[in-house]
Amino acid sequence: MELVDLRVIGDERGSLIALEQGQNIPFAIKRAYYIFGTQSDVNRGFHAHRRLEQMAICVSGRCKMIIDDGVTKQAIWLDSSSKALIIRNMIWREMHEFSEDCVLMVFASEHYDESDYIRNYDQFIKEVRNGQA
Ligand code: T46
Repeated sequence: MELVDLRVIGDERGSLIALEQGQNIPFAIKRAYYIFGTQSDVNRGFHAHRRLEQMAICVSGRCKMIIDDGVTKQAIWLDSSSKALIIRNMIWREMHEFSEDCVLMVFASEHYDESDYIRNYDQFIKEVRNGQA
């Protein structure tokens, strides 16, 4: 699990965070998307990606990320606009407990490709074990 503390540039007018490919984003960005308006009783994710790498930041509000590499499961609160979570490939993720004001911004290393998703947990574990063989 890789959490990155983003540098906040602040002055009397407020705060600013700069995201730069190859600096604090460790891959070339092909896509960005953001998730907002998710009800607090709704859970999202429940999949892994075969190749995709991503960086997720709650630029407003918070949500809880469950990150699972097939061996270890961790819960991480994304609750600060200066906290970024790097999600490498072959990591199962779930998002829970969205606050009403949550805006989850995600930068991705690839274009959207449904065939890169593993949406079944048993299949995910199978592919993790095959990768380790
Ligand atoms: C992830 C977590 C953090 C697109 O058409 N283009 C896109 O770039 C994305 C991300 C999604 N979609 C479509 C696919 C589905 O029909 O939007 C719909 C919702 O996607 P999904 O159910 O995969 O959304 P989440 O919130 O479960 O997961 C998303 C990302 O898909 C995923 O890569 O890591 O956010």
